[in-house]
Amino acid sequence: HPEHQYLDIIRHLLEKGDKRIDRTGVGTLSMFGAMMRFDLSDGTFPVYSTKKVFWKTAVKEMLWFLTGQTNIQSLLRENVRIWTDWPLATYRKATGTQISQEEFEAKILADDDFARQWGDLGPVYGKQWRRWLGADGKEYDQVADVIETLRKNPSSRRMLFHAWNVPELGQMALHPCHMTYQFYAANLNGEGQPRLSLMVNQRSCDIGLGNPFNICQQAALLAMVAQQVDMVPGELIWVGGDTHLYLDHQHLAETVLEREPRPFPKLRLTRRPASIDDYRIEDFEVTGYDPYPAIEAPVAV
Ligand code: DHF
Ligand code: TMP
Repeated sequence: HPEHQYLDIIRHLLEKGDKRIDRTGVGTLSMFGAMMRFDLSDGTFPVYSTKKVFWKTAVKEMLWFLTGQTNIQSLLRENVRIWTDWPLATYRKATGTQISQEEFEAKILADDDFARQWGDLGPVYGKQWRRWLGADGKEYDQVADVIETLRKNPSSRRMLFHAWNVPELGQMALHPCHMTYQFYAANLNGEGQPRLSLMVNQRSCDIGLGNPFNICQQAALLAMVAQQVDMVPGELIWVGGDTHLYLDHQHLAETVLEREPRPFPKLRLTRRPASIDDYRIEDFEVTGYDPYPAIEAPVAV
């Protein structure tokens, strides 16, 4: 079962991970250089089964990246709360108040001025993907460019988008974790549709919380782009740099290792939206997802 790739990384971290203090102060067991490959050509949707993964939340986060937005207000409108901790920490520090997460989120939703001032994460993924500001003063839509190249010159070796915008790193709430998205089309002259693969390079990976989200949202992106360029999904190849287990996620690690993976679900896009900008969460039909129970774990801020 392909989920063993995930479990093998977790086992390796528990047994051989390098123990260190990290930026958050929580501490991790860490390794450098990890790879997983998922064959998606039969409609497989790689959502791990050994803990319940909230795949709709993960796909909504991907749709939010694609809108080019960087404010948590639009995420909260979709009831996605996974990015609140970072602006909340900034707000608490700046004002010295101990506002609760719920209260802060309610203010972001109700008050546009407050959201503009406190809800923005800076020029993170969406901004860099869709509106990278060049030294020439122009904005570059890297996602649209990749799609255009896939249509016009699919054997190109230059089909990628990147979020590591060096001069803007200092303004981001978090530096990009998943950095490069590179596409590759095969079977261009054969029978049937070309096969589109995606390789993601992630410099830093929280194996307990972030990775399960990242894998399924990247598979969702591949399905969308393939559909837009009349190809079928091939492989998702995920490469991790500093791949780590937070020290307060050991219960998560031990629990998933006790569970025998169940088959991955299937993904079907229920319609063909006019462009990459027109997907909605209702377009994702996932069948056959039968996970073990969710495992709660704190996110290191
Ligand atoms: N920081 C750290 N330390 N790890 C991360 O994975 C991470 N991810 C970020 C931003 N900063 C991060 C954005 N993505 C959760 C999942 C993904 C995510 C942030 C948070 C998370 O807390 N998942 C829980 C709850 C899911 C839910 O409430 O819907 C989970 O159990 O999967
Ligand atoms: P860092 O910037 O110090 O590397 O911290 C970022 C943390 O967030 C690190 O634990 C990796 C994790 N992360 C993911 O694993 N996936 C994600 O999509 C995001 C945004 C963060």
